[in-house]
Amino acid sequence: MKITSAKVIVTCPGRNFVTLKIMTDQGVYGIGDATMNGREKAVVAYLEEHVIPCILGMDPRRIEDIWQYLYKGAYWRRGPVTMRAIAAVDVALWDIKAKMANMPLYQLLGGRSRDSVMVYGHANGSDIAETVDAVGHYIELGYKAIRAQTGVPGIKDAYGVGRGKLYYEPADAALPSVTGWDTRQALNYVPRMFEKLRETYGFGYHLLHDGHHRYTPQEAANLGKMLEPYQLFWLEDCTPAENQEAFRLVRQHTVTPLAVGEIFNTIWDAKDLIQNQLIDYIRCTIVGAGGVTHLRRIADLAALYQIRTGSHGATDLSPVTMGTALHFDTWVPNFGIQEYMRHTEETDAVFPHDYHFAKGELFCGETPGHGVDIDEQLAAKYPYKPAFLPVARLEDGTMWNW
Ligand code: CS2
Ligand code: MG
Repeated sequence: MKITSAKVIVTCPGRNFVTLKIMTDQGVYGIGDATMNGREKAVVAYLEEHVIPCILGMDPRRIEDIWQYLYKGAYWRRGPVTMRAIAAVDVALWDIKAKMANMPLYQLLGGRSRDSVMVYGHANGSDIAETVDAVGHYIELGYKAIRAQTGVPGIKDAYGVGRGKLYYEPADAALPSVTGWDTRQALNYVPRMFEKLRETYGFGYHLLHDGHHRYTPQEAANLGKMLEPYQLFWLEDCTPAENQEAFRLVRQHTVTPLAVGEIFNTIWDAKDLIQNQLIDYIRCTIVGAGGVTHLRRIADLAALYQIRTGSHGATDLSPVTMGTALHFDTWVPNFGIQEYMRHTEETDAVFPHDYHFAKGELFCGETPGHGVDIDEQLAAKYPYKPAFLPVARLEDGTMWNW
């Protein structure tokens, strides 16, 4: 069996997506997601110039060998661009293998560990009252877990506050828009939101919060401690993790569960955090961390330390990643939760898929492969539109972590 051709499809049905389609001499094709929010064209060039020419003629059934070829063979290991390109190939090859086997992907991974996948939605509002309403809306929709983000008085566009009710889309400007940040205000305000949420809805729902890399380890420890009475499911990205050791200080001061990993690319980014049991949930995702082949290694390492998965699932992860993640989640023994930000109807139409949502859970389908396709004719109607993520500055102009 041979890979006969491969192409990269860029489309913008409301937001940009980069998709790799691999064709074979048996007529079976596979697709993989290669989207990198705000830096899409870098991965397009990596695939077109440096990956596709190398894989033509290879046997698509040799998934592991092709993964190692692209990882070790690049010499320049790791990094968000490389690992997304590898992930796109890897996911397309798993799709092909599962289609050849006439099985849904989760069967090839080891079969079902659960019937459905618990997801969390992203509720936001410009202040506490609005966020409390938004959480109520998710509860009405049947969600069992909700991440609550609020605007903070005095901060221009704090992280996570969207324009729509069910959609949050940060990459929305032709050049990066400038948002604000003030840690002191956030530390005063965020715990009050959780107090109000528990007062209003009780303790029968999981609540989560994203710090989006904004706090120092000491500030994160303080926030975690203040949030303890509200029993969060997790506090996400409470401090940047380039220095994995930073989480030790947070861990020493709070029992609020910690989650991190949406910007990690490989097992090496998570190794110390996992081995030292500094986190409770690992958030690496299929597209960001080298596909199914590599994410499985990360999940297995985490399982040794009773750390569970909680994959990133924002709108910039295409339905191809969501579909694949759901097969992964259906199999992975140490599953925790799956993030689920809804895609728009335009996006869903370009990527027909067989997963569905009901009562706070997502269900992967039984179609052979990962169950997601791309309608190329429709995709062609939505040309690429440059869109950057915002940046964040403190009041005095100092650049901060967005
Ligand atoms: C976020 C994302 O979903 C999340 O947890 O942190 O909104 C993140 O900002 C985007 O995926 C960036 O592209
Ligand atoms: Mg996040």
